[in-house]
Amino acid sequence: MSLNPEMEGKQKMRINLAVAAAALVLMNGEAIAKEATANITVPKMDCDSCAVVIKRALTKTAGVKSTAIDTDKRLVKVVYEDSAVSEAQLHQAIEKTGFEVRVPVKTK
Ligand SMILES: [Cu+2]
Repeated sequence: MSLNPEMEGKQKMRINLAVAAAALVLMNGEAIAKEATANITVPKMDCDSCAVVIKRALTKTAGVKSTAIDTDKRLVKVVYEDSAVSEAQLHQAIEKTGFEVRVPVKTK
């Protein structure tokens, strides 16, 4: 069985188009890398020195863009790159400093 050269050419072109489309999707994914915000409650974070320790740990974590801490509300607000780090990893980074994280119960 021999392939019709014209058919073969068309097939190659179709494959090239598919590759180009896939590359475009990848590039788009890069361009719209999502930024997410996590509001993490740290019940025992009660003063500025606690806040400093936690902020430092988060700042060192890859994918974290910024952190804002409210010690009165025991709340850590983290803006992070969705594709680089997960919220669970942010919790882990905080817990490594010795502070427990209260995971919010998801409500419908
Ligand atoms: Cu403290």
